[in-house]
Amino acid sequence: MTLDGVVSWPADVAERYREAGCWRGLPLGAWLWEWAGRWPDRVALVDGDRRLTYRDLAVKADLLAERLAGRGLGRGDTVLLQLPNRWEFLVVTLACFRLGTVPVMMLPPHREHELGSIGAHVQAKALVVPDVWRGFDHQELAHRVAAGLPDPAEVLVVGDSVWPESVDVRGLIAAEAESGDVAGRRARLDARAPAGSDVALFLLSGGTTGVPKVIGRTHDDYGYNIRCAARACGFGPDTVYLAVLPAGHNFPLANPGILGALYSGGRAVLLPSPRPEPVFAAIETERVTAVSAVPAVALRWAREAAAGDRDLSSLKHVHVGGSVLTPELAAGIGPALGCRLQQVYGMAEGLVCYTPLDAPDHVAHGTQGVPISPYDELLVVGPDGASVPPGEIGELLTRGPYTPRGYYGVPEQNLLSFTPEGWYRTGDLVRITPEGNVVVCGRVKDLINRAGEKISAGEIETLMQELPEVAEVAAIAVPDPEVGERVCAFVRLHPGRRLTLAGVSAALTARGLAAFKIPELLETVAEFPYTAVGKPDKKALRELLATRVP
Ligand code: OOB
Repeated sequence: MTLDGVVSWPADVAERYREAGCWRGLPLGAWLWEWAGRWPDRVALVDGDRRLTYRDLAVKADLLAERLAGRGLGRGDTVLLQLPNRWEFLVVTLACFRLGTVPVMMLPPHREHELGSIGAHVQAKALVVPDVWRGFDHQELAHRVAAGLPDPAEVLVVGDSVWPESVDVRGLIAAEAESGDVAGRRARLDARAPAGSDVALFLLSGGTTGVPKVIGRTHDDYGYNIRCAARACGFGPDTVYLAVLPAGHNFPLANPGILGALYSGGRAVLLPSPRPEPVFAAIETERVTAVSAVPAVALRWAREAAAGDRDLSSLKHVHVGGSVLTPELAAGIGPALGCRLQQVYGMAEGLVCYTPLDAPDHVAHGTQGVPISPYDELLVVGPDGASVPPGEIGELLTRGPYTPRGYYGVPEQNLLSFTPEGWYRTGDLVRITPEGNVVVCGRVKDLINRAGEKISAGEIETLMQELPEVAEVAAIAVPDPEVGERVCAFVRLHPGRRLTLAGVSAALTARGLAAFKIPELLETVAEFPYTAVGKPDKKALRELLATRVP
C-alpha cells in the first residue's frame, strides 16, 4: 500500500537537503545493525530488571518484523501503537521501521474517540496495545475500535492475558524463537527495506481538531532530527537518558530522547510514570545523566528533590519544554536537581529549539533556545501576514529539513495550516532576541495546554454541542499554577435544562474521550458574548471567568 495523502517537500528543496547531507537516504531500521555492529554487548535499553543490549534489540526487532510480515503487514501499512513506556514499545517501533510499516504514535490515555477517528483516517491495519494498563482494559477497547474500522484490523497485545482472538506480541518474540537464522533474517529484511524518503512514523499533532491531524515523518527527516537534537544536547556514549513522558510523544522519543540516546551509543531507561519517587530511584540506580519533562513535572521534581535522600549526582541535564515556563520558575529547577536546565520548544510538526549547552543563565532561564538545525527557517509575522520588525512579537512560521509541508490526508486543513510557500503556521506567538533565541510569548491557535498535553478547544466544543442540554458552548483555558492550564467549558443551556460538571464528565467519558481532555470547570451563562464576526468572544469569557472564580 502507498500512503497517498502524504505531502512531500518540493523536489528542488529535497535535493538541497540531500546535497547538504541532512538526508542520507537510509531507513531508520538500518541504524539497528549499525549500532549492534559497533556496540553489540553494550546495554541499550533498561526497563526495570530487563536489560537489552544493542544486539538483543536488533535480533528482537528483526524477529518481530519478520513475524509481522508473515501476518501480512508491509511497507506503507499503518499500525496504531498504544503502549506504555516498556521495552516492547521500542521493539515494536524498531520492527516497524525495519519493515516500512508505519506506527501511529497514540498516547496511553487515548480512548475510543481518538483511536477510532485516527484509525479510520490512516486506515490502520492493526492496533498494538497492552492487555490492561492502569486498570483499563485496552484489549477490549482495541477490539471494539477494530470492529468499527472500515477495513479489518488485527489486535496485537502485550501482556499476560492475551485473548485467543488477539495476537500475543511477546509470544512472537519469545526467547526460544531467537536462536534461528539471525543473519538470514537480517538479509531478507535488508532486501525489502523502505526508502529514506518513505514515511517512518506518524506523530499526532498536539490538539487534534475535528480533523485528525497526523504528521508523516520520513526516515530521512526524522533521522536528521534525531542527529541534530543529540548534538544540541551533547549526547554521547556516556549518556543515560531516562524517559518518563509517554514514549510515543516526539519529545521523549527523538528530541533527543530514547532514539537520540541509542544513536549516540548511550542507554535509554524507560519508566512508565513521572512520579518523583520512582524517577529519583531510577536516577540513583541507573546513574541517569539526562531526563526530560514538561514544566509541571519538572517543577514537582524540583520541589520534592530536597526532601528525598536519593543520590541525584549523576544527573547533568534536565530538558524542559512542551508548555510555558516563566524565567523565575526556570531558575529554580537546575539548582534543585543539581544539574543544568536546557529549555526546549518543539512540536510534532517538526521544528525543535534548544537552549545551548553553554548558554548563560539569562538565556537558559529566559528563552526557549535556538533551532537545532542551521537549515531551519523562522519567520515572525503580524496579523497581516507580513514580517514584524526584529525583536517584536508575532506568529512563528517555520520550514526546514525535518518540518513536513502538510498533514496527512487533509488538503483543506493544510491550506489553513501551511502557506503556499510551504511555511508551517505554528500558531505560537514568539519574539526572537538579538542573539537569535526564541521566546514563546503566547499563542493564536485555539488550544488548551494542560501539563504539555494539547487539547483542541474545537474538539471539546464539537462533542459538548451534542449534549441534549447544551444550546451553545465554548471551551477556554483557565490558568492554573499546577498544570499550566485547565479546560473550562462555558455553556448556554436550553430553557429548563440543567447540567453539572459530573454530568459533562460522564457524557464525554461515555463518548470515549481521553480523560485529560475532560473539562474541569463548567460555567453557565444566560447569553454568550460575541465578537464582531459573530463567534463566541473567548476574551470576554476569560474576563467573565476571572470575576466568577476567585
Ligand atoms: C511538544 O510538541 P507538541 O506537538 O505536543 O506541541 C507543540 C506545541 C507548540 O506549538 C507550542 O504551542 C507548545 O507545544 N510548546 C511550548 C513549548 N514547547 C512546546 N510552549 C511554550 N514553551 C515551550 N517550551 O510539545 C514538543 C515536541 C518536541 C520537543 C519538545 C516539546
